[in-house]
Amino acid sequence: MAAPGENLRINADRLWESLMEMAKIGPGVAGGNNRQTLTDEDGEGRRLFQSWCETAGLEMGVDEMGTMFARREGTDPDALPVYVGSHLDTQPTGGKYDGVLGVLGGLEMIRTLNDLGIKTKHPIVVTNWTNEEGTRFAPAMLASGVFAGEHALDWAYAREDAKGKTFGEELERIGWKGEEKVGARKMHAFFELHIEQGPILEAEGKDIGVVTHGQGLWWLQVTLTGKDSHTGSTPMPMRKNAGLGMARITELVHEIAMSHQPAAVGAIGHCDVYPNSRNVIPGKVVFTIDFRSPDQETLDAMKARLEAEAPKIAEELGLGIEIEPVGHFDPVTFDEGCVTAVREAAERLGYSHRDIVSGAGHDACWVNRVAPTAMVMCPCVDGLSHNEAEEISKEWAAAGADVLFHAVVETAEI
Ligand code: HGY
Ligand code: MN
Ligand code: MN
Ligand code: MN
Repeated sequence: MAAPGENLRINADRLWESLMEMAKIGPGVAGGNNRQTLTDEDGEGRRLFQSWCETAGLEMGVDEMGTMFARREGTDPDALPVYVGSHLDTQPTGGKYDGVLGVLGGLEMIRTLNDLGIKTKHPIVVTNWTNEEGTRFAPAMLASGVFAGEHALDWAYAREDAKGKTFGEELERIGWKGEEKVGARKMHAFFELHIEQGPILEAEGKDIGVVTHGQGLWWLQVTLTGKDSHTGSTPMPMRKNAGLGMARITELVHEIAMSHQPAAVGAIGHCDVYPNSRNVIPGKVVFTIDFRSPDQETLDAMKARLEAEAPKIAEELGLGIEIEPVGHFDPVTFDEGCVTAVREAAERLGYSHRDIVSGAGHDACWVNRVAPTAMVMCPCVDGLSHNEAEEISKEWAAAGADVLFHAVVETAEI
């Protein structure tokens, strides 16, 4: 099958306009987005995406997790479709491109195929995975995890947010609980375009990241229980200060990650302090540890050391401790054939590129378990993401979408 001509390019202006249009939905307070999963803003973003898909002549399917699948027919309707996509949900202080570029880059590819009247052999499906971020309902990549058979549907439906609302209730409330059985769809391949969310591509002046691997992840939720009491009148030796326990475990998390450099990271991004009053010693804290590494042994060793040493800290301080894994996936090696399609597309289009390991988790990390999968990355300014100041250039967006386009069209066969 002839590779698509190197002058086959997407419409960069139209892609940029769509990104800016979507960014108006669920605006943040500092120029980014707060379009958290299953909120009204998420529902509005879904409806906008749905209307664009209808205009592009795509047939929309929605599964039991609310994941959206917009299908463009191929010349061989029996051929397994090639899927592209990412996520439209954002962090509470998210950027305009994390996830969104992958969904709208896929849609832009369809629009360009329509403009050129090109029909591929395999159908193509553009996907919006529900709850990739895992910020409102842990864990991250929840819908793609159910799709890949990692989580049961009922377990996913029972996940609760900070206000005690369940995933299932909220999915129902915004009207996006589909009929389709999760995981019933079979894929010829899956490609995800995503911003790097790290500094390497920009620092090296590269247009494209050819993603060969993804880091593995452990999210461990720790609950420390002490005794809330008066910060003024309780003598120091009598205190059971859960806040102090969290501080020492925060230091331990950092030290564990630093002992496995360069291929390990660790931090605590979420914590709830009870009763969270200025003059009460915290009687209880709940926080989540995020450990990651591209190396399986390192990842598991970090978790094991935390589980061994954190209870000793709790004991010294007279605290109760509970450590509960709330998110996990092993390091990922993407499909050789799909990765090569991405690399050759970048080559053919004359974009500078380098192989790269994804530091962030993505839906592709789960889909890789059930279909040949690869990712395309473009740079982002200062490598900043999960921050409202996240920024990319129109050129970077277009380069990423061009490479996605070529890799997909080659795999879907003209
Ligand atoms: O946590 C992650 O890596 C992804 O951005 N949700
Ligand atoms: Mn993302
Ligand atoms: Mn993200
Ligand atoms: Mn494992």
